[in-house]
Amino acid sequence: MLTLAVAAPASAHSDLEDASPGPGDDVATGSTTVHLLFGEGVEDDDEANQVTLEGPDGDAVAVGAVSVVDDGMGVCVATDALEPGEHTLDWRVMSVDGHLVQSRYAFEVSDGGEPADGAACEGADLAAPEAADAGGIPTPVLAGGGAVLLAAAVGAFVWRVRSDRRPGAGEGDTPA
Ligand SMILES: [Cu+2]
Repeated sequence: MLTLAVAAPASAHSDLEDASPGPGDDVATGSTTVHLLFGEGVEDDDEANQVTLEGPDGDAVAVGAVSVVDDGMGVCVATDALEPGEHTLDWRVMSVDGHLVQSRYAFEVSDGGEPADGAACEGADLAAPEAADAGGIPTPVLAGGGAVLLAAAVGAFVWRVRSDRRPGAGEGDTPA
């Protein structure tokens, strides 16, 4: 949950505004695209932008690489034809403000479900679905998160040096 902690301080990054299939939706068996629309722009970052999908048996559903659409406000991925049952979708994108944002949601697939709205993805040249391991998106080891961790480590080091140099600095003087 490190990513969520890093992303939490700012509220302007790319929250999910709309999706198809969206949270709680019931979409038709055989759907093959996922479209996510965000409230802020998304960087075209192949490393950061990831979508994974878990099917009703807990197995990973094959998903293609993420394509940025909607003039940078949305993403599309191609999936294997969806089978009936509960699905869990994990998404992660790099906001234009430099924050990595991620979340997950569930939706249903059934023979009586509504066709997924793939209109926003029709013009996109989507990468073919690739088999993946189940278990969602792993904790990222990315330049952004690494930089934050490095800054924290440097900050702690500088603070320690300063407090060492300060003559007569006692425990009560140190900042919390
Ligand atoms: Cu942000």
